[in-house]
Amino acid sequence: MTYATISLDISDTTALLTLKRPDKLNSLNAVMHEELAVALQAVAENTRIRALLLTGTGRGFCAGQDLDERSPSRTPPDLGATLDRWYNPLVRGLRALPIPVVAAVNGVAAGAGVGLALACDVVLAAQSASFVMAFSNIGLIPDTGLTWFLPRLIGPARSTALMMNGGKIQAEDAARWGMIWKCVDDENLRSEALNCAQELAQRPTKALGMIKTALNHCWDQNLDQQLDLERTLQRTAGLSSDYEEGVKAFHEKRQPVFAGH
Ligand code: T3D
Repeated sequence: MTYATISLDISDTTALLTLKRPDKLNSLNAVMHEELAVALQAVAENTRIRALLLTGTGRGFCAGQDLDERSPSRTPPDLGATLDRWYNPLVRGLRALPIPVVAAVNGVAAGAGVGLALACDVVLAAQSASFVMAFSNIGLIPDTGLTWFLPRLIGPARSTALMMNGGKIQAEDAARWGMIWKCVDDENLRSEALNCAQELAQRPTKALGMIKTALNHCWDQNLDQQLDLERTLQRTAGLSSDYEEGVKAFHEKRQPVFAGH
């Protein structure tokens, strides 16, 4: 399939999804939303893909909603409907993908662009990148799961201030605060992120998918419930061929070769 605002390149077991509206800092317009939904579906249905890398072109990662598509004075908008139609399925789709999703934040991420990054499993950012909680600057509240992700990652004090003052945080501080995994030199971002995705693609995919499931639930459950979930998931992991291979490789003192199931 040919896309106008994104590209999806599949190489062996890793897929690279690139946002491609650099003149608008890869802000999300309706076409991009449509195309992202199709691309995520294609990734979900392709069982050969064992890791996904998401990045942007140009000097931005994603500047959130394309404000050229919004003119509230002309047409009173129902932004709840756009969250239902686009943003919420996007976040749910990323969280439900049973493979690791790596974000390479190549430049500024603003508004829903921050949520898009934080909905990924492992986030690397270029040193020059920044995260802008732009919503309140235009009279909105954070969406794309940010009122859920951000306090869990950096705590309520920092989240509240950032959300209310529409503040910007540089990649280095984001890493120091635990908002992202790491900040890397600009020139190394692409190769490091690609290595990261490719390495994850060689790991036991089924187990990685279940780690995601466990972490998706960990904030809402008490310890007893989480122990029960771990038992259920571990039962499944223990029946996987990757577990068999992992233990066999350990005994044979060699590196395991995981098939992903
Ligand atoms: O609406 C709904 O459906 C509800 C859901 C909402 C989700 C949201 O994401 S709401 C938040 C929307 N995003 C923003 O408010 C961010 C707006 N952008 C900015 O604040 C700044 O552009 C940045 C902080 C991201 C970057 O600043 P800077 O100085 O580095 O770049 P710039 O000069 O402002 O932007 C460069 C170009 O990108 C510029 O275009 P031009 O003048 O060169 O033709 C600018 O207009 C364009 N651009 C940046 N962000 C957006 C955008 N165009 C449309 N929509 C954008 N969001």
